[in-house]
Amino acid sequence: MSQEKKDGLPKIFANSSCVIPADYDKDGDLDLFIGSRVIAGNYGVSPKSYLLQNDGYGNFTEVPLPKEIAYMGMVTDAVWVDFDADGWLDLAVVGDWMPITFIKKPKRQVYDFIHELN
Ligand SMILES: [Ca+2]
Ligand SMILES: [Ca+2]
Repeated sequence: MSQEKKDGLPKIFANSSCVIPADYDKDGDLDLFIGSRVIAGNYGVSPKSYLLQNDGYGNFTEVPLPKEIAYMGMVTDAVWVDFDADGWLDLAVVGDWMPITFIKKPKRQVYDFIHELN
């Protein structure tokens, strides 16, 4: 089994605050949530946060998130936790000028969108 490593990480230009790994899609490799903190020169506007899926070879692809999640706020930290105990990791996110935000991962398939609870 071999596959050449391609680009690794996609080119993302963001003032990020955290990179939180977890195997959110349960395919055996670690994926990444990247929380973004601020837009340079535009403080107070919510930057885009990212979810990157690992292909198992260390190549990460951006998972499209609904706008209200990608731009949820000025993220400072997050943690993957299965808060509803359905066997799938969900995300709890904190940040400046935003409520503590819980994002549920519905148990369906790998490319499922995460959707926001509150
Ligand atoms: Ca994974
Ligand atoms: Ca869950």
